[in-house]
Amino acid sequence: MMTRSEQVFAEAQNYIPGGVNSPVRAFQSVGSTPRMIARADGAKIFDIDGREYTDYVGSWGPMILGHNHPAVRDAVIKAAANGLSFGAATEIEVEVAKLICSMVPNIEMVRMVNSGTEAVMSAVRAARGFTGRSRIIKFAGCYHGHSDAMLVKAGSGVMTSGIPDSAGVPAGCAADTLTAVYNDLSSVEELFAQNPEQVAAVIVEPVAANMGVVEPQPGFLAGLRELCDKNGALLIFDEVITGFRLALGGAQQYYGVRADLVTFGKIIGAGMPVGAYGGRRDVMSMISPKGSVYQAGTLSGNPVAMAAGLTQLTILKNTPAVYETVNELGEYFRTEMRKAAAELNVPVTVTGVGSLACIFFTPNPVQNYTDAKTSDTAAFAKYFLHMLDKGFYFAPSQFEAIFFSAAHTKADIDAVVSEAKTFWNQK
Ligand code: KE4
Repeated sequence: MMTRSEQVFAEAQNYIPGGVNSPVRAFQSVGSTPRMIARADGAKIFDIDGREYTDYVGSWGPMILGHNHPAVRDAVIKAAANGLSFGAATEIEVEVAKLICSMVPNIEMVRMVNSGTEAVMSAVRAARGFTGRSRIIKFAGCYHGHSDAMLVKAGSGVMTSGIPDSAGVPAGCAADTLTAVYNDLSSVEELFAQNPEQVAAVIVEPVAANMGVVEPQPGFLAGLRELCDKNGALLIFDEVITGFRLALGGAQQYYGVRADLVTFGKIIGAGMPVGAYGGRRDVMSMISPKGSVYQAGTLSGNPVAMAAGLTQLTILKNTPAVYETVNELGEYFRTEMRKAAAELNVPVTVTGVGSLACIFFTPNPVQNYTDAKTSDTAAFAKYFLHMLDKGFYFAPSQFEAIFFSAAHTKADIDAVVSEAKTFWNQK
């Protein structure tokens, strides 16, 4: 007997490519059918067959306070009652911009867009416009959304689907995207030497969370800062995941390294479609209508989305204890999962920073894309499906992150570790 999720997903295939509106949701790499989710609350999500799961995806990052937070929900309902969109300037956009500039180091100006992809695409254009240069250095395995220039050796769904790069990206476009090795400053130095005075920016996930979670080695981020200064390039921190997650001020605050531009998504919209990019006033002043770099959007700064983001960011600013809670949960997970794996002699490597974590199904240390690719994705799939069946909802790919929220508890983590031990004991 097919479940309702299976029935609806079968029908979805006729109308939506792969049956999903974003590839990572398709459960392709774990060889199963996605659960169609009906609703979520706190740390729980519920599928259309009435099954309950403890959720460790959190909509891929936005739900740091947990799903369906009452204050966020009420703010959206209240804002919607005034109309959904005006295509005109509003006061709430100024409030959000001011709040972000007050919360995040080195953000003197910020522009709202509708997704992380749009934020990165726009920040890259701003860097190219400001420097007059074309080349961009990114890192293999880092994912910065699906704009053409970024779909080169990208992580996340590109890595999951095993396509080296995307079809449809003209060679001319990809040619200006140079790929370095994460955690390897010499690979960056080499690219700068090979492309003198041609690199507009280096873009990096300060914690790589789209090839699984790979921490920056000590000195890596500071080294990128130095290399950019030495070569007249801008440093872009893609903080779509780390922004407002590692700390109120994101990775810049957490690691004490200054970026010239920072991109945001996910938490900034609290689940509504919001992205943003911001940074140095002299760079951001290049953006139209003030400057000559064009960027626009019908729903950018949408008042309902701003109400959600403003509410969540205000709660985070007024409740710094949230960061202690979520970062402690992440550390507790890593400690307990490492203990369990060691006890049972299971060949996995547990990584992560703060409230981001990952279990790589490889015994090797993981410091870059090549290391991550040594993971046994078939073993991951078996683990994933067992945990899903027992009511634990993780990202359906080895190359994604585990997200903890203020709605999770240590008891939730104890339950995950206990079930993982049961699974590994079965083998
Ligand atoms: P969006 O366009 O999906 O809002 O953001 C793109 C993006 C940019 N930068 C980083 C560091 C990101 O992680 C993302 C998107 N993350 C993926 C999850 N790994 C989104 C999930 C999906 O593609 O469905």
